[in-house]
Formats: sequence, C-alpha cells, structure tokens
Amino acid sequence: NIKACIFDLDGVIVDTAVYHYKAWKRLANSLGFDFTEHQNEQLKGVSRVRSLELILGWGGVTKTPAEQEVLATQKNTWYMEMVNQMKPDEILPGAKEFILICRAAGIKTALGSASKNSMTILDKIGITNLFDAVIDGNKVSKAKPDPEVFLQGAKELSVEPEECVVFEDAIAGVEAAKAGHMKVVGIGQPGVLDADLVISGLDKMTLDKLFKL
Ligand code: B16
Ligand code: MG
Repeated sequence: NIKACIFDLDGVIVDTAVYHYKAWKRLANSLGFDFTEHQNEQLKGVSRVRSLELILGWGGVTKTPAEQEVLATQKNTWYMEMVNQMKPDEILPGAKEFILICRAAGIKTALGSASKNSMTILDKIGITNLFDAVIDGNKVSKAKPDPEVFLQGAKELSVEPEECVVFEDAIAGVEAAKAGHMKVVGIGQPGVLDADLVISGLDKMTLDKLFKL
C-alpha cells in the first residue's frame, strides 16, 4: 500500500549534474589535471566531501583536511554561480507533472537528496511548495548508500518505509532505498540500475505503474 513518493533531486528532477561536472572540472584543472565524463558518473549521488576525495585521488593529489575544505568551498562557489541562474524551465520533463499527480491522488511527496543546496535549487525552479518534507545533505550525517536520508523522509511524512517509493538515478541511491526496505524506481538506462522498475524519466511514470510496484 503506497502512501508516499520520495524523489532524489539531481538526475531525477533537474540535471544539475552538468553544473557539478563543470565546477569540479574547473577545480581539477586549477590543480593541473583533468578527469573524464565517464569518471564523473561516479560522483552522482555522492556527497561533496567524498566527491573531492575521489577527484583528488584521480589526479594523484594529496591535500590536508584544511586545504580540502577550501577546495570544496571554491567548487561550491562556482557551482552556485550556475545554480543561481537556474529557471523553472530546467525541471526535467514530466517531473513536476508526476509530483502533482501524486499529490492529487493523496500520496505524500518528499525530497531525498545528498545536496546541501537543495532548497536553493527548489526555489530557483519554483517547486518548493510541492513537497511535504525536504531531507537533504544538511539534515543527514550518513551519505547514500546509507538509507538515512530516505528513512528520515518516511519518518517526517509519518509513513512506514515499506509504504514508500523512491525515485533515484544513482547506483548509491538505489542501494540506499533498498537498504531502507523501500520500493525503488530507477531513472536512467535499463541494465545499469538494479531497481524494481527502470524508466528513462518521470515523463514515463504513471500512477498505474506506481501501484503495480
Ligand atoms: P552539494 P542528489 C547529489 O545530489 C549529486 O548527485 C552529487 O553529485 C553531489 O555531489 C551531491 O548532491 C552533493 O551536492 O555539493 O550541492 O551539497 O542526486 O542526491 O540530489
Ligand atoms: Mg541523483
């Protein structure tokens, strides 16, 4: 009996991954190395701190925790310059529509994101008021694939984990949902995500598919 849908942000509602990639690439270049779009895939759904660790590893660069803090802040400044330009037309096809369909059907909606910038992004694209709860990188201590972010979502919505469906584009996010005993719809290519259902985008989602999970 499904009572709530929990949506990841980056890759599900908006494609901020391209902005993350540009900002991280700029940071790597400033340190004298580069990384590929393929490597960038590994950063999806991963926290800011962990992303930086991975990137420094690729470049064979060692930095102290204090230096890492400075670098992460620099990347975030560049990232936010792009986020601040975001407009409502950047919402991915069908995302807003499906969230509205859920709400009209009495299904609760929450955001479950690793990002510490989720409130700014939701505000820029104008959908802050479409969520009964927003759980993001500011509220949780354990990153996906730990289920904390989604379990916290269920708690704030006052529903059981088994009554939730998570929508995720990242492998770590799909794992997190499963670890939290939730159903999960993967957004992406079939074969990559080990989800209960995989669709190319929320424009392909319906209540019928939701209730058949
Ligand atoms: P921030 P999601 C994640 O968002 C991104 O996929 C990931 O690439 C990023 O590092 C992470 O948020 C943290 O973002 O630096 O803004 O706190 O997919 O969980 O919505
Ligand atoms: Mg994501």
